[in-house]
Amino acid sequence: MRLDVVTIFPAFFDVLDVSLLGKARERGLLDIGVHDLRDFTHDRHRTVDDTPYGGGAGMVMKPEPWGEALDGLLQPESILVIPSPAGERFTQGVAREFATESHLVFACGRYEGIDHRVGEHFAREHRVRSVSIGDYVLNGGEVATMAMIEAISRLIPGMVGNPESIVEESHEDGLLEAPAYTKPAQWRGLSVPPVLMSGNHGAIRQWRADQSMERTRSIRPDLLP
Ligand code: 6GU
Repeated sequence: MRLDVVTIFPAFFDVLDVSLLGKARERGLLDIGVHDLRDFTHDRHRTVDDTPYGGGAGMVMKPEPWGEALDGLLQPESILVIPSPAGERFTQGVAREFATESHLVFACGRYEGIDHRVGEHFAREHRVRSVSIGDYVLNGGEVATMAMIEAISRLIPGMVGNPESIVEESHEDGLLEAPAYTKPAQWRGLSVPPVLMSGNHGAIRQWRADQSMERTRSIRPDLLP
């Protein structure tokens, strides 16, 4: 999979070189390009934003640098992903869908947004998705993009050591995961639930399913039908 990111803060993405993502890149499963939006400006001050038509606080990103940057990156098969608090919710389902794609281009704008015509223009010839990672406001799309890249890339076959760890975890089955324990069996007066040390795999499966349901009921009832 190829990922391209356009941003005024390319250094945010230096962390992609470490950890799981760094390994995937080394192994050729993932190819990530990070591009500085200011390289597509032509004025002395490398201006990327301007005051909003109609007035109001904050600045809006000018369309021309985005046009030039995205003209050079988008292919017929690409999806243009525009992180925005006003977008559709990014869920595990969207991550799974994006993980099957060959090319995603992330356009990281500041939170006041990119001139709306940029998305409109590229939607004439490409798939464009405006996506929010949750109901809170970030200063820009960079941190949201990082979260999405991590969620998507770990679903690419060959990325995670044990594929079952993906199937079993929170949200893949729509419920929260059961709590996990490791050795020692006693720690600071707290013990591991005996069923997990019983060797009875049917009972363990049932206990985990019950815990999943109970956790979901108490912490995330909105996830239940
Ligand atoms: Cl994708 N961008 C910004 N700026 N804020 C957000 C967001 C995205 N998702 C949640 N809050």
